[in-house]
Amino acid sequence: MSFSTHFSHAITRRPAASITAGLRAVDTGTPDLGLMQTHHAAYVATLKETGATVVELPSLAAYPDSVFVEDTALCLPQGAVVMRPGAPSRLGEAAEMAPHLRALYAQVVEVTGKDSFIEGGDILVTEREILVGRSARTNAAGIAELTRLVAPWGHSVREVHTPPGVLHFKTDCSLLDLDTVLSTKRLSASGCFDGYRVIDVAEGEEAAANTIRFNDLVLMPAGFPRTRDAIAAAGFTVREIGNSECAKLDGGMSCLSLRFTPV
Ligand code: CIR
Repeated sequence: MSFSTHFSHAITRRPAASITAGLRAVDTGTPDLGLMQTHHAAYVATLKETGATVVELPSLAAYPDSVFVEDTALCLPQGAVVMRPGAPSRLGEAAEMAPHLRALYAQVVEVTGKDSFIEGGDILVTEREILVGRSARTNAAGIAELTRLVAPWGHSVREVHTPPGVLHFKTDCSLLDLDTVLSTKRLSASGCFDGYRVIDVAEGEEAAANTIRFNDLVLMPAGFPRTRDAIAAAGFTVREIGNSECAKLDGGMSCLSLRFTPV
């Protein structure tokens, strides 16, 4: 069973009313909490449908972006690493997540360096390596610390680059199976996926790149028909989930969960 696409568990957090104050690169309108809750419920139900246990955490009003739990930790089979988000308003979210990881994992370690910053959205775990994109949220010190923390578990880290102006590395890519990556052309053109099979998202559908393979399903944001058809044509079972409200805050499918199988 692969550890990069098959998972027994996920952790999610319900959106808070304060989501209207969430971070965004460009203001495209205020997210509608009710609609976001509806989309979030569909997302959680789809994860559960694959047979996984989903730990649903309550909303955290003090942290407007806390629905985007992926950025708080990296979950590997051997243990979890608590991140140090580079967005100052999100730093406290990692400490909020740590006890929930300790309840599920025997080993939980933390990125602690005061100059180290790293967010889960910049990390793509494949069967052979962990790719970490340097970005406005993830710096060299954070990547170096993560590299040291996961080495005893047998994982190697490769530093890559998040395209300029793109929030996270995984804003632009997803792992679909052990060797197949879905990517924007602007990211795959960097050569970072040489050696992988790459499916490019359709021109103009860059926001479809942030999908997740979760057990037998690929969850992707609704509204990107050409990319949906390309993924389906490659043999994957696709589920479209409404993402209009999270998209206003630069969030997508991967951001909404931590996915893992603790040993
Ligand atoms: C932020 O700017 O941090 C949030 N508004 C969006 C985080 C999305 N997370 C992710 O891509 N992993």
